[in-house]
Amino acid sequence: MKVYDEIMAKLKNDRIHMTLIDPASQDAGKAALIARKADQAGTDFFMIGGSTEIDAKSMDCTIAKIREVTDKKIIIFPGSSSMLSTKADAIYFMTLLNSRNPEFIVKHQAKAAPILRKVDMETISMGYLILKPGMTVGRIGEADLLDEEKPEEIISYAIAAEMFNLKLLYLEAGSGSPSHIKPDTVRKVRESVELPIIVGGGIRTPEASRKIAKAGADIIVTGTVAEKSSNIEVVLGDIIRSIKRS
Ligand code: 1GP
Repeated sequence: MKVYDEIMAKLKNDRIHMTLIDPASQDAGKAALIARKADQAGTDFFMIGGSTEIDAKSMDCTIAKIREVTDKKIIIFPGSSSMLSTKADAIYFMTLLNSRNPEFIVKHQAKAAPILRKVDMETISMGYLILKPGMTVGRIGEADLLDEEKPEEIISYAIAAEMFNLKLLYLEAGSGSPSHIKPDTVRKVRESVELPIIVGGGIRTPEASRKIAKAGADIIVTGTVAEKSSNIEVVLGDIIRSIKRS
């Protein structure tokens, strides 16, 4: 089954949790340790990548190690066109819609497209919106950071993503952000578009996850909380349970 079809099938019944593992943050062994515990905690998919550019070999190495400990699907979350790996199941073919730099809107994608076609990698198109504070990805992606005080701007981009027929919409506060995206912002976007909404950045507690999910997020992404925790199964387990409907 294609990864996108699996996501949509799961979303028919429940919300999804994805664990982000950034190969730039630790070696492959530690990444696999996090993945094993996240798998046990019940995460649904793994996203591998981040905004710090790393080469295909490091992506390959991390993904191969993670494969040894989980059967869950692995999706590349690329920071650039060099962060590709044929070992993943799919790649988010993402466009940073609120970047000032066309490199992040379409040029990296154009560079990667023929390679992805050649290796027959599943691509999942995704509109990526970075909200304040944006953290590293906001700076590197040269984003005109969207402001939750001006929800109409966020909604405009969300509608544009839907009109472009992108398959997913990612609302990002930035990895390690001190604050997550407000549930009220998610609610306003949810009321404006039908495409599945992913929310990530600064989500660290079950309470925050539950509120964001209830406000209309279909997919919750956490990364830092697992990297920093000494008790990953419990911490992630609580977050994952908090977003599930049953
Ligand atoms: C980053 O949204 C993800 O792209 C995850 O953020 O590391 O803060 O959980 P955290």
